[in-house]
Amino acid sequence: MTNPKRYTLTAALPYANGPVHIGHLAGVYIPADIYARYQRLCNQDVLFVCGSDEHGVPVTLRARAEGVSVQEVVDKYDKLMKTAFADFGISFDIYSRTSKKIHYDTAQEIFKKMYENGKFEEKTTEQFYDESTKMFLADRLIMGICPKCSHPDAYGDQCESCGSTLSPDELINPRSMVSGNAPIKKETKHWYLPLNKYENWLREWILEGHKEWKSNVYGQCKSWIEQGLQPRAVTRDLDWGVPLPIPNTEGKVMYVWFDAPIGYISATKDYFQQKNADENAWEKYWKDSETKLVHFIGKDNIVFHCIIFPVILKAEGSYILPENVPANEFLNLESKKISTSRNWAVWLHEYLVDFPEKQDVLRYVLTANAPETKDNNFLWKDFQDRNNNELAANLGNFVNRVFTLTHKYFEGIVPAFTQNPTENDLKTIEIIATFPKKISDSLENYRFKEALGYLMELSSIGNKYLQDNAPWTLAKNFEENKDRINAVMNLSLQIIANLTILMQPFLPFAAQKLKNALHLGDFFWNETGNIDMVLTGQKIENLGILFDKIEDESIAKQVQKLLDTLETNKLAEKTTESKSEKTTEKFDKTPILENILPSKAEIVFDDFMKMDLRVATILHAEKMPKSDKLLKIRLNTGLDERTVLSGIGKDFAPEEIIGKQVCVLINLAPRKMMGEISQGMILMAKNTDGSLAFVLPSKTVENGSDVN
Ligand code: B3M
Ligand code: ZN
Repeated sequence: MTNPKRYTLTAALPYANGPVHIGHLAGVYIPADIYARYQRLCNQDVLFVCGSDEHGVPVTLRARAEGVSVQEVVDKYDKLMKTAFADFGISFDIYSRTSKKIHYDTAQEIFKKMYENGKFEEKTTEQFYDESTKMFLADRLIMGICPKCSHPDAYGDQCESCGSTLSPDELINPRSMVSGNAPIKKETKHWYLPLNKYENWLREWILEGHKEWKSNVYGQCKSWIEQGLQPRAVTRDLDWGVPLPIPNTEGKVMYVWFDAPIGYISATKDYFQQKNADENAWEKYWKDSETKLVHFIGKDNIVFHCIIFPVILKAEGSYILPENVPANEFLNLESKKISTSRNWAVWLHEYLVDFPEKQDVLRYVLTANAPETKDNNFLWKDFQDRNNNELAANLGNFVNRVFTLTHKYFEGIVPAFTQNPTENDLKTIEIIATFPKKISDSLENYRFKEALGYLMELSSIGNKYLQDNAPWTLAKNFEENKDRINAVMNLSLQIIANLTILMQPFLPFAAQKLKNALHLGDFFWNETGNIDMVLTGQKIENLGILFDKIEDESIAKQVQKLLDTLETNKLAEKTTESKSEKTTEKFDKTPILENILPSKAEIVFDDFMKMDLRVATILHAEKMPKSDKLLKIRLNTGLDERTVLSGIGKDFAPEEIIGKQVCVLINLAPRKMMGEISQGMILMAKNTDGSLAFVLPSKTVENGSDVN
C-alpha cells in the first residue's frame, strides 16, 4: 500500500500470566515501538495499540500455581506489564485489557454477526471431562504418558520433554490436572470456524498477494495452507472467558484465540472512548481501505494472525486485513530457551533495578541483536561489549566530545559557520544527507537491525570528522584558526542534531536528553539530513555522560543470578523426583533446565566418516609458557609421533596424564597456537559444570586403532 492515510499498529497482547522479559521486548515490542515512533516522526496518523490478554488456559494455570483467583492474577500482571512497557518507553497510544466490558461487547458483536450469518459450523463431539470437578478439560489440563518418548508428564497438547505436538487422545493413562483422576469422555457441542472454506481465498491473498512478507512468516503460512486447513473450534467449555452471545450456552466461552485479536479492535475503541471522541471515531482505523494495518508478533503467533484472525475479519465482512505481519523469531538467553516457569529470563522490572536509567542500552542491544530472521542469543558479555564499544565509545564519545568542546571554546554557544566549507566538509555534508532515506528504507521494510546499523554509521562519520579535523590542535592557535574551529564545531553539532532526531525511534531516552540540551525543535523525518538544524547563537546545556561504561562487576552479578537460577532449578528437580509418581501438585511441573548444550544440526554418515579418529598414547606433556590452560602434549598415534595443544591445563596436571591412552582426531588441519603447531585434537567430554574428562577406550588397544 503506497501512501496510506493512517496506520493501525498492533503489538501482540501478552498473556497476563507473568512479568515481561527481554524475549518479549526483542521479539515484538521494541520493533513495534521503533516502527510506531518512526511513522509518527514522518507525520503519519498512527494508532499503536496493545493490552493484556486475560483469558486462556495459561492465565488460569498461573492462578492455580499462585493459589489465587484468576481475577487477582490478571489484575496483578496487567499492572506489572503496563508499567514495564511504559518504563521502557514503549509508546502505545493505549494499553487496554480483554477483561473490559468494551472488549466483551466487541467480541460478542462480532461473534453474533458471524453466528447469525451462518459463518460457523456446529459440531457435537466427545471431550475429556473431569467428573469429580464437573468440568471439561482443556488440552493443557490433561496430563499423561507421552506416546512418543514415554515421559510421564506430557500435556494434552504437547510433550515438553520431546517437543511432540499431541492431542489428548494420544496420551497414555490420561489424568486430569485439576483432580488427578482419570477423565471420562462426554459429549459437548461447539462452534467451528470452517478454515477449509477459506483455503483458496488465503492462497490468493497471502501466497499470491503478499510475497513481500518476511520469509519466516510467508513460509509458515504456505506450509499451513498447503497441508490443508481444518475447521477449528472457536468455543470452549470453561468458566473463564467471553461468554457466547447465543441462548442456552451457559458454561461455554469463546476460545481465547477468537477473542484475543479482537482485543486490538476493542483497544482502539477504548482509546477513543477515553478521549471522549465521536462514537465512530475508531472505525476508520479498522474499516477504511486506506488504513495500513500491521501486526507485530512473535513466531508462535503467526498462524493466528495470518490465517485465523484474517478469516474471522473476512467472514465478519466489514473489516480491513493486515498489510503485513512482521513476526520475529525467538531470543534465547545465554544459549537456553527463555522460560517463565524456570525463571530463565531477564525480567524488565529487575533489569531496571540493576541498571537504572539504562533502558536505551537494552533497547539498543535487543535491536542490534534482534531475532529478525533466526533465533538469536542474548549474552550478558555481548550486552556489555555493545554498550562499551558501540554506545559509549562511538555515539556517547562523539556527543560528549562535541558538547565539552563547545563549552570550552564558546561557552556553550553554537558558533556560526564563518568560512567556505572545505572539500572534506562538503563531502561530509553530502553523506549526512543520505542517511534519513537509508534508515527509513530499512524501517519501512521492517529491517530494524539494519536501520540501527546506519544510525551508528552516521555517528562514526561524526566521530571521524571530528578526529580528522582535530579542533583541539587548531585551538593551540585559536585566534588564527578561529573560522576553521567554528566550522568544525558547527558541523559536528549539526551531525548531533541529525542523530538526535534519527535516533528517536531507537533510543528515545537519549534522544530526549539531547533534544533538551540542544534546545532542538520538533523536526520531522523529512526535515533531517541537512545542516541547519541547530541555530547559530543557540546556547546548549551541559549534558553529562550520555552512555557510561558498564563494568565487569555488574555483568558478573547478572551471570551469577543465572547460575543461581540453575542451582535452584536443579534442587527443585531433585525434590520433585523424590515425590511419589501420582500427585496432583505435579500439574505445574515443567522439565528442569539442565546445563546442556542444544543439539547440533543433523549430519549424514559421510560427514562423520570424514573424521579420522584414532587411539593414541600420551608420551609427554608440559604446560605452555604464559598459559594456564594450554598443555603441549606429545602423542604416539601408531602412525607417527606428533604434538597436540590441548586446553585442559586447568583440569589436569601434565604429569598425571602421561601414559594415558586417548582418542584423537588426527586429520584436523594443523593450527598455530601461541607460536606452536598443533596437529590434531584430543577428545574430551565437557561435564555440565564445565569440568573436563578424557574419552578413553575401555581397554588397552593398539595405538592407531580406528575409533568410530
Ligand atoms: N497472548 C499469546 C502470547 O502471548 C497471546 C497473543 C495474543 S495476540 C492477539 O504469546
Ligand atoms: Zn515426549
